[in-house]
Amino acid sequence: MAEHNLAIIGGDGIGPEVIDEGKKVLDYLAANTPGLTFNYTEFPWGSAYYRETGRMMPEDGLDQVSANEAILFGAVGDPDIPDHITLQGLLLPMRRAYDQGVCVRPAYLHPGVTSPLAGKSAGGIDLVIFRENTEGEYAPVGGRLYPGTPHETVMQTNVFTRRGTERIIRAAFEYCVRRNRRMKVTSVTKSNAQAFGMVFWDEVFQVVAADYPQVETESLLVDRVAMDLVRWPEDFDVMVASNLFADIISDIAAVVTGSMGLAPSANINPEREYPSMFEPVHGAAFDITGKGIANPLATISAVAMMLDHLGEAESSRKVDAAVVRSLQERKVMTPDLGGTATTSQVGDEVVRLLWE
Ligand code: GGG
Repeated sequence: MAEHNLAIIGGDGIGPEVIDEGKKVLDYLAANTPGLTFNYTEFPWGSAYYRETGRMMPEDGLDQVSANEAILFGAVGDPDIPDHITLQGLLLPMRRAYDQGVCVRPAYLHPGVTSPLAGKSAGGIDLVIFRENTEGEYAPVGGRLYPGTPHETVMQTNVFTRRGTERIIRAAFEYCVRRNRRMKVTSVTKSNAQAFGMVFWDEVFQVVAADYPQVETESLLVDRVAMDLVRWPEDFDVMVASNLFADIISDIAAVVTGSMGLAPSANINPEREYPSMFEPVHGAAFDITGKGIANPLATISAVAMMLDHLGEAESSRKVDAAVVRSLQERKVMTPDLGGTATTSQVGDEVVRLLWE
């Protein structure tokens, strides 16, 4: 039990709407748990800030945030600003600067939630994706020559370091052993086509796997995994993939487990030298921004992951249990899950279930 300093970045679109519900849960926990305090510092950065200043965050933004223990992040993206500017201006620099190389994205089909996959029973899908989060295909390495001419030449370089690759693969194995469910780790690459970085990834996977003989392993190509996630998602346990591939397969996993509005994400700095960051997997969702109908459960589940990271295991467990019950009871659901409730009503319901 302690005092925790948190950076809050609602960001764009529905980000601030869902972050309000995450804070609502934290506020109720603090008010009802002796000795537990959360101090928030709000950073009003994102696309609105960009319109005013030409930057997604101030020049010294990374320094301003770094003193906090963790970051609760909403979403980034704007219909009028190119996506590479919004993403490269706020979210990706934080993941890199704070060395958040281990991204954890669980996907679980909750009782009470219907998968769009016919015939899938509740509870059948329970997998966790480990995403390499600071390099790979998202490395800001490349260049553009002779723009607008017939000789235009563009290079985008994938970066795989031994440290980053081994770190994410080992994190996946360690988690698999702790979780002790199917005891299987699936590595996802495209090493038949990408003969440098992804062949290297396969080699590192083999080396790390040798330290965990009790864990079953498989190495699959990403196109096969895309099919299998919609055919047999219940076959997967722990999955590990590069930045881009894990981003894509975690969206598929979110959808087959009922809604993008349920999928949380943790961007972890394993060495705890810098703050880790917790966010919903979903983006800014312009189509529903301002309507008050965004599902806040992904953010609230991200809050549970943050509490666990902060050493508040009991509070984390309570939040998870309240989310599970709200989905089981199906009384207060947003439209993505077939209900008519508002974002705020779902947050209120989670808070009610926390103390029931
Ligand atoms: N809350 C996550 C978010 O804003 N996602 C927008 C996005 O495009 N993310 C890409 C990524 O997570 O790498």
